[in-house]
Amino acid sequence: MEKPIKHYSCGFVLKGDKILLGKKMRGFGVGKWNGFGGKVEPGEEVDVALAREFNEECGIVLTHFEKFATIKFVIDTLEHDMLCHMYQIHSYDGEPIATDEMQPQWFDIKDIPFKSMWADDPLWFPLFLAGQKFDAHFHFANDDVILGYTVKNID
Ligand code: 6U4
Repeated sequence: MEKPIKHYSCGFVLKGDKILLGKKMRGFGVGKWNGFGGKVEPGEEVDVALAREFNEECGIVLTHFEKFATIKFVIDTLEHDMLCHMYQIHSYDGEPIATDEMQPQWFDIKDIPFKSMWADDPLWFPLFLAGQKFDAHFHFANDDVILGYTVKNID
C-alpha cells in the first residue's frame, strides 16, 4: 500500500573544488554528513523551505540556487515516503556557522566522506558533480540498506 509522502528540501554548496556539508547533530540521520535542508512546511514553496532551512541550520542567506534532482525515498521502517528536492547553491551571503542541528565543514570534492553519508549519495553524486539533472527512486530496508533503485537522467 502507498504510504503518505512528505516533501523535503536538500541543498549542496559547490565552490571551486570544495563542497559544503553539514554533520547532522540530532534526529533523523544523526551523525551523517549531508546537504542542508529539511521538511517543507504545509503551504510552503520548496525553494522557500530550502532557504529557511539553510538559514536555520548554518546561518547563511541563499541568493542563487537551482534544482538538479527529485529523489524519492521509500524506507520500510518509516511510516511515510520522502520526496527530496535537491538543489545546487550557486551563491549566498554570510559565512556558515555551527548550530544545534548541523556542524558545517568544507570538503575537497575528491575527499567527500561517502562512508559517513546516506548510502544513496555515492550512487548519484557523480551525476550531480557532472552537472546532470535527474530523477531517482531509492528503496531502503532501513537507514542503511538499499534494496533497489532507479536513476533517470533529465535532458
Ligand atoms: P527536524 O524535525 O527539524 O529535525 P527537519 O530539519 O525539518 O527536521 P530533517 O532534518 O529530518 O528535517 O531533514 C532530512 C534531510 O535529510 C533533508 O534535507 C533530506 C535529507 N535526506 C533524507 N534522507 C536522505 C538520503 N537518503 N540521502 C540524502 N539526503 C537525505 O542525500
